[in-house]
Amino acid sequence: MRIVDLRSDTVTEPTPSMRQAMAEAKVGDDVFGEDPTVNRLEEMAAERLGKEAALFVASGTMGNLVSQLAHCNRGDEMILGDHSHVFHDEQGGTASIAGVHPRTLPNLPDGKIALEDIEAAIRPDDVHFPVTRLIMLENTHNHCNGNPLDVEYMQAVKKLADRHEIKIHVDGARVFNAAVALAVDVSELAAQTDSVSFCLSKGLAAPVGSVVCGTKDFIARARRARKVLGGGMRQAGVLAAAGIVALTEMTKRLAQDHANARRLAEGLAEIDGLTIDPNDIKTNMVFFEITHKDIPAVELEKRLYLKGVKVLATGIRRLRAVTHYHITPQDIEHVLMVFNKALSD
Ligand code: TLP
Repeated sequence: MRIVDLRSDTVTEPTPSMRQAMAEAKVGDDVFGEDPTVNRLEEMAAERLGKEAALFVASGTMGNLVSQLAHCNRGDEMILGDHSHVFHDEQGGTASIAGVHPRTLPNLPDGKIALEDIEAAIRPDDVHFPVTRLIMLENTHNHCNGNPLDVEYMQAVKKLADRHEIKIHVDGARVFNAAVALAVDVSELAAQTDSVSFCLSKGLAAPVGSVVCGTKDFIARARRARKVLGGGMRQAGVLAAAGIVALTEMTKRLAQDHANARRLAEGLAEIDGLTIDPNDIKTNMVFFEITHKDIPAVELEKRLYLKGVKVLATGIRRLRAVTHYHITPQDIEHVLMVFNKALSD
């Protein structure tokens, strides 16, 4: 049976050139700072994002957590969206590990947080209150249709944050998708932040890893935090080698994933029993609702699975399909045919 896996771009497997680079990677002990391939990846990432320094970490979750630890003291408050990955999907590490108090504000449908909400949530200097230390944004915003946050919005948040001497971290797991969708250089988005983490192992298809970028001082603190979390890796150059290929070769092809996602959304919009506005789909995430009254999302997920199409039910009526490196335009047409069959069974 033909299998098309649209559950996530995390299912991507390393490309042939990644496997070759991994086999040939020069390595050393990275905890001693002696892995030349890790060092090279970190230099390249910092340069690409326009930051002073960078740190290779095991995952997006670790990247966000070391950033919180490096920016905040215990008991500090962090402002973040109520649909953010950090709040929803990272096991509450903000509270349990970083000791940071999460102040959630409503995410608008496009993944932004209203500027006036941020302004109103910033704590005045009062003995009763925690100190507002950090604003956490997400770009692209996974749960908000994978929407990219534009440079103008980022500039406005930065201005506000600077006025209050608060730092900004961006969970940029898919920040390269954002840059492609907005037709800007990724450094323009990063320029409006104090730190950004991005994932090598999602749309960029590397097997493992994320990179955190920021000032030298911030990265030195993040490096200490990574070590205490058990993330000090040794001959990690075999992994970083794939990351270098991800950064140099794979960012260029993301527009294809976005075009496939758009076509999928347009096709789904024509199917009775499904609701989606294709204009909401700007990157590689396709969220849609099942309105067919007798078929909840988990039932549709199961029916599709039995026909070889994997998607994720993310709510009672909500589902997600994500396009990536292994998905072709022909796969999308096949998937649409399977959806039609699954709904008419
Ligand atoms: N997202 C995964 C799942 O955890 C839901 C996915 O399939 O989308 N930030 C964002 C915006 C993410 O989407 C993810 C992963 C992470 C951080 C965490 O990355 P990892 O899985 O590497 O810890």
